Amino acid sequence: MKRALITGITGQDGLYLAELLHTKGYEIFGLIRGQDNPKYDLARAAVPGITLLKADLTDVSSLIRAVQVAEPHEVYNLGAISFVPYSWENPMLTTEVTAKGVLNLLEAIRAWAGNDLARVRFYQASSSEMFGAALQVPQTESTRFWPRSPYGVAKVFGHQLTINYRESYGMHASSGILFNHESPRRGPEFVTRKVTRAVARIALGHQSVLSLGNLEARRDWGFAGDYVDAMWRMLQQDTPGDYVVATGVDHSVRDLVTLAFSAVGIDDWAPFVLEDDRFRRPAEVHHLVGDATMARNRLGWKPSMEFAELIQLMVRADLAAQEVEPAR
Ligand code: GDR
Repeated sequence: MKRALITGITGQDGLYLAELLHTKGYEIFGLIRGQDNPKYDLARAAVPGITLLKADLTDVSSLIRAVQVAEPHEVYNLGAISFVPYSWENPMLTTEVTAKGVLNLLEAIRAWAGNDLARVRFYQASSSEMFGAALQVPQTESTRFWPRSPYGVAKVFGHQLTINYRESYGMHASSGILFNHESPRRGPEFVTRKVTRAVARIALGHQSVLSLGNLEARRDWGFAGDYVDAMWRMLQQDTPGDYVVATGVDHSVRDLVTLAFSAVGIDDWAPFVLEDDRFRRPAEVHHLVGDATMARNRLGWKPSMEFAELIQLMVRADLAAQEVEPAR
């Protein structure tokens, strides 16, 4: 039986990945931070038989203990501070977790595996935010990085370090350069979920206004459930590599708002939406769209869900959630 160790197990991607690996018969270990973490039950309910280990990406000794217990064949590093605006407020903590955490985990794996590094395969969650102010559209694996946030800079460090461990130690270490990926499990601070949740609340009369920042930013949004399958496929290859994972289709935040409101029968959304500078960023990433040709050709991966379907799914899930969550 294969064993997988997942950091960031309680996040959107961690849960989808754990569910996928469970269906493939893996024994799954998830790292979880802190005492009495309220998300323990969430992970246990989603993945029967999961083992949750207490560890922190900023504490290398806790990571060494975790890999010693799990003895993983595959390690997926999904843990990070992932909300981009937070990285301007707390750049040092973001760097400790999102950048140096990758180093800590790779060193913990090396300390445990010793001369037998071939026994473990490593996946790093890299991000399209690394492209930032990219001059090339669409972005590929060879597009120059120009990160625009402390988060993006931290992700570049983790990405390059993963390549370095592959080249220095012959490690089977791969990175997925994942473009935005969403689902009903997305945190409510990210723009898709912020919009679908607010639209559901407005439709039910629980909320009157939705405040947003830059409506013209363009992103390539896919379904998170598809993207974790790409992660797994990378680690099944004979040779490691770096892959863009994206739909190849971009939309603006404005398009997102239009689609979400139309899912509840509202065509003129202007009376419900306020543009608020508080949600604008010190340095914006205006246009991200990925070319996933390499993932398609080498991994046999392709996205299954179009943007409109994804947003309708999220609005429906938020309507259902609001019906059980009373008006606040
Ligand atoms: P992003 O996702 O920064 O691309 O990173 P987010 O959903 O936060 O923003 C997308 C775009 O929407 C614009 N926007 C707003 N964003 C938020 N959060 N709230 C608003 O009110 C709002 N109004 C407009 C933003 O300016 C931005 O242009 C996500 C994260 O999951 C990262 O961790 C991951 O690496 C990348 O996707 C790929």
